Amino acid sequence: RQLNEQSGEGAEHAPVEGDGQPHRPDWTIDQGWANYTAEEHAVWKTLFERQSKLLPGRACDEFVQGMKNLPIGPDQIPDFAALSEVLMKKTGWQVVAVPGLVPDDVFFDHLANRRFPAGHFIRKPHELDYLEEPDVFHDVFGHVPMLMNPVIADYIQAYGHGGLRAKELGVLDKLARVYWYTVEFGLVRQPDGIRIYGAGIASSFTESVFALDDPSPSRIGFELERVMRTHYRIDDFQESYFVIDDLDELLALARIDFAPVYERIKGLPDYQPGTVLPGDRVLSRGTGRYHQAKRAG
Ligand code: HBI
Ligand code: FE
Repeated sequence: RQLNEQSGEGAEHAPVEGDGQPHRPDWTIDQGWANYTAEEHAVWKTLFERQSKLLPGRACDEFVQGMKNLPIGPDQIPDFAALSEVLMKKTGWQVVAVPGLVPDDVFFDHLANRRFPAGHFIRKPHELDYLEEPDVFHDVFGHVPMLMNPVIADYIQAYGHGGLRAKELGVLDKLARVYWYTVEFGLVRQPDGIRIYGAGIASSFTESVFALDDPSPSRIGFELERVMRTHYRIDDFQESYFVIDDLDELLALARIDFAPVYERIKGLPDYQPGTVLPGDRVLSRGTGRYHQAKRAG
């Protein structure tokens, strides 16, 4: 199955929001920590241990630092209340439990108020490497360490405000691409090389190697309008990763009024995920082999 977000959006196979579970009007639920089974904690442990071995030298320093200062360890699925206590002191964020995907406006409203909605469930042992909905491993292991960083903390809150605004303006697809290529699949330059800060990469065993080491994808300097016009893949590794020079670049991004940018790119064509443009600042040009091989079946 080869999809980009255009064909994926509203597709028949899109996961049902919230899985039909009862929830509060803001879609939150109790985490129900005491209800996790030994098997569920064991899945967490498997994921935690293999990812912890992989990330030193791959995840950016801020990720490693955030992880170190949080009550996140191998032996059990973290307790959101304990995470929130530490986060709240550091950057004013909280982690709230949700049944799964929540509607866009609900998601943005939580972010705008510094509440990070985290899936309370964990993937099954047979889906360690692929699942459609954000579970507790992706949300907590991938996102929460970065929320300990003041720049990311402000940036994600700004995305919540920006999301509500973009929805009104009918340009949510454009903003979602910025989120995708930064918060989820972003890379950052450090003095010792390119590192991961995106949660979708940091929480993925296979993509944390592919994104940095594989010759197939392109790694391109982040440029706002370029990214807004670029489709992304929801069901496979990215064909292009966008690289920021410093996390502070996101701070500037959080302050930009996107409305004039939406105006400038209105009516301009979109780019396919693997396209490299003449104006791109290419850090490494991908061979495209991984996705070519898949397309050839
Ligand atoms: N809900 N729980 C959850 N997590 C997400 O990352 C999420 C969501 N709902 C909507 C959504 N993301 C995206 O479609 C927006 O970022 C555009
Ligand atoms: Fe995510």
